[in-house]
Amino acid sequence: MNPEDKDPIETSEWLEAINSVIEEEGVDRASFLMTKLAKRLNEEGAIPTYNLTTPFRNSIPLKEEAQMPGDLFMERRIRSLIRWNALALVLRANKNDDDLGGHISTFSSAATLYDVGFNYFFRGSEGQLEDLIYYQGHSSPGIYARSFLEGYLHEEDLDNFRREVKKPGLSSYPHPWLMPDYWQFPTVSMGLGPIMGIYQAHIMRYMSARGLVPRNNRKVWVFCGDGEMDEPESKGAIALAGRESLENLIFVINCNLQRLDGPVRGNGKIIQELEGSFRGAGWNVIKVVWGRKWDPIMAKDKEGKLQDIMDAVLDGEMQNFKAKGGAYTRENFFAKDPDALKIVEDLTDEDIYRLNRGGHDPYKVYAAYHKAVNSSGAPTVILALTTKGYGVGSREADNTTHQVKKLSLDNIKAFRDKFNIPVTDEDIEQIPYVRPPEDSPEMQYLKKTRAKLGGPIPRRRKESKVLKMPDDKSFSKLYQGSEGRSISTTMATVRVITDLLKDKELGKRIVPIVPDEARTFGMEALFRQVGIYSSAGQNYEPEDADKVMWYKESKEGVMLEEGITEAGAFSAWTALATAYTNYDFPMIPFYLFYSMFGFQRIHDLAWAAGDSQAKGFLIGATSGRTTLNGEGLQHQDGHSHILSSTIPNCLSYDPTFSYEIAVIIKDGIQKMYVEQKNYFYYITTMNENYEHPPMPEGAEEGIIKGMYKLLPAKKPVIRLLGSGSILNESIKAKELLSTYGVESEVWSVTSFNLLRKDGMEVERINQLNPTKKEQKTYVEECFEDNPIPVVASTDYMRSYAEQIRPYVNSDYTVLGTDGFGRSDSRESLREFFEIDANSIVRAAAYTLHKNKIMDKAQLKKVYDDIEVDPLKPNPWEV
Ligand SMILES: Cc1ncc(C[n+]2csc(CCOP(=O)(O)OP(=O)(O)O)c2C)c(N)n1
Ligand SMILES: [Mg+2]
Repeated sequence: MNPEDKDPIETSEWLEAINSVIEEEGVDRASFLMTKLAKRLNEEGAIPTYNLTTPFRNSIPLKEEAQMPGDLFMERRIRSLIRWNALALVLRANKNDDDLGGHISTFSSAATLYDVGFNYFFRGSEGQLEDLIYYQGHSSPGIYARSFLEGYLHEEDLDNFRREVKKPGLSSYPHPWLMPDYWQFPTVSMGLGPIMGIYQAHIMRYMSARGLVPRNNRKVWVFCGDGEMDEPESKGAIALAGRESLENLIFVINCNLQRLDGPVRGNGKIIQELEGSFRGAGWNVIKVVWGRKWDPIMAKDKEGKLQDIMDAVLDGEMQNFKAKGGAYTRENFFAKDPDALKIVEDLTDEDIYRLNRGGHDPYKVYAAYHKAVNSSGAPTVILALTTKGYGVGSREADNTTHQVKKLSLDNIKAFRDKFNIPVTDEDIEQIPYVRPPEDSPEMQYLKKTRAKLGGPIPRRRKESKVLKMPDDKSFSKLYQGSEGRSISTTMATVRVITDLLKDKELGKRIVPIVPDEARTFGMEALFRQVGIYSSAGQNYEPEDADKVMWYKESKEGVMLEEGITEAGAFSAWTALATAYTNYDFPMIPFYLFYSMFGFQRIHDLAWAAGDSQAKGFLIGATSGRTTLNGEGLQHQDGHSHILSSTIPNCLSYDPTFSYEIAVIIKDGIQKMYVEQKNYFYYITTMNENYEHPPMPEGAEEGIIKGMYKLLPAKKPVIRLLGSGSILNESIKAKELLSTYGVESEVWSVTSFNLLRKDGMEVERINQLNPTKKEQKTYVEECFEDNPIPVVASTDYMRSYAEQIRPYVNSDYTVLGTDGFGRSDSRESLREFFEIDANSIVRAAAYTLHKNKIMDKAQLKKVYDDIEVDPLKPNPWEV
């Protein structure tokens, strides 16, 4: 509530003064004066509030509203049919006992917001690149209903809503993986749409600044819920959008004031709160609060009494006004001030109930969109006031409306009547879909509007350009090994990326992305070589301008230095990794990050990238629980491969040597961009320096499949598997064991995850085809000639290597790094977690003894030599 007015006469003098400036010199001058006054106030330590929030009413004054050119009545008829079919689709999916769910209330509040977009603004993909639209996940029934009217989906499709197993039905929510020629962006996990949309707009400008794909007037539209805005991801990147002046970005926030359990801000005002946040972040804010039926009423509010009530009313009360009707609203809203009550004295209770909210008024929504698409220099957010469950009778704005999926007959009839749906009382229990004949004016109008805008949407491009493989030089250099020098796999990876950037064919498509970690990974040479993208260029002299590797920002910069935001950097990666479909221009992004701050931090975004069929490389650098020695518990990753393995189309590798990296990246480019497989790659790399041998002949196939024999033996009695930097410990263990006359083979396991996938696949094929010749898993094939005991060691939790146990037909021992990391030297850490060469020897000796290959005396000697301590604390308990 406003503070008490101690001197109304003085107040009105000030108001008169500003009024006369507005009238005589215009709003800009008035605004200038107010800014001056505000500055003066600031000097006294006061912070005027009007900078960030405006009164609770429409941002666009009536006289400045752009006129909607189309046929309002026709559009209402079409929209009503869409509403009905959306409702029918959900109700029909829940008529039986399948309990398939679905949502009515989200779309019913958002129908006009979408419809005005479809009718006038959203560009289709015929002959141009389409607008990129992030639909609010729970509004999917409405989007399907429109596609049904447009003739793209049929009754049978609608009846397969949420039935996707037997036939290609309709996904519950937008899922490109399941509807690859339809949905472009998975959005239903709250908050991911907003952050991915912001970075999409950022990447759109990046692609355009580099001259790869002209932006033209393409837009990114993000539709989201007001409740959804509480997710940290939703608002977490809005400052970037403001800072980068992403004028190609429009947020439409459906402010129906409710989320799932109840009001979003019962005790506050979500629209005002969001206005402040977005304006503070540099956005254009357009509030669409009241519909046109309010215009004459507002015009009568000369004293601003009604406005005062509007400014003070709580969202919790606003919800009641829709749930409890006109008489209630008169008594509990207008009656707060006698003048305000008087303004509506001629209105019936029904009239008051029908005073429409801005988000349900196509004129107001049109004016807002028109302003948004025509404004420049900043992103725009539209805050539209709506009613949750709009039109569903007694369920409108009730606290449980979110989950309504069955309606009483009365509610269905009320809905039919409100929207004049041509369904008789006789038929209504069947809840039939309604689609007018092809030659009806409605169908003609619908098709014409979309044809004008470039065809129907949503549509996703399934085909993509096939790329040529890069020059083999980028990889073959690494096949030679490090030729005596000590390097890390991170360095080797950066070398491949640097070479690929220079490739004639592919170079322009390679994008290194870092979240403020380039120096950690030894990538700072790229700052100057390819430049860091900045929409502003570089308007200052960098501190290190006189250095060779100076910090070069540029409008055409290639590298994305996204700052300390793993979620942001990952969203930028996803936008590039899906550029093959969304820009018709395949890009090959490499996102390098501290592996601990990868999947663990942004797993849901990675899951969405999988759904989006992203293609590209994720490089989990400084990985391994013991390899990143000094940094300690929060940094040392011993489980990212477990996390990456949860994403079905993510292929992950834990290589040790530079040639393995070269082979994996080369194969990745081949599979993703030439063979068009829907994979993305996760590769862990380390900061430990050691020598890299040349590639053994014929190793490629094994590297790609997940394992190959690195060091053979004449008469091996044990097989040592190692991966990542721990492979070197296995190599050392082999030498140690040989001093006891124990011969061992060493295998480099590049991916336990892929070995498991192969195992599952073969196991299943055999089960399904019991009469056919049994197939062997790759692990079985590798080991079948000599089933000796196996000891596997990795820098990851034991469960990583445990995955192949079913396919190892001999004694299998796994060593790993279960437990919290801590700071110390690599040597101490490996001893602590029991994955050093001595621990491998211990495990080998024990299993050999168990298998009666090593006698007790020798076992004791080995244990004594390596000083096995039977009382050593358990690493995952301390
Ligand atoms: C990350 C995440 N958490 C929780 C949910 C479950 N959920 C689905 S919709 C919803 C409420 C959405 O409210 P709002 O964003 O206001 O959208 P509305 O339906 O009101 O338009 C919730 C909590 C989810 N989908 N994603
Ligand atoms: Mg809501």
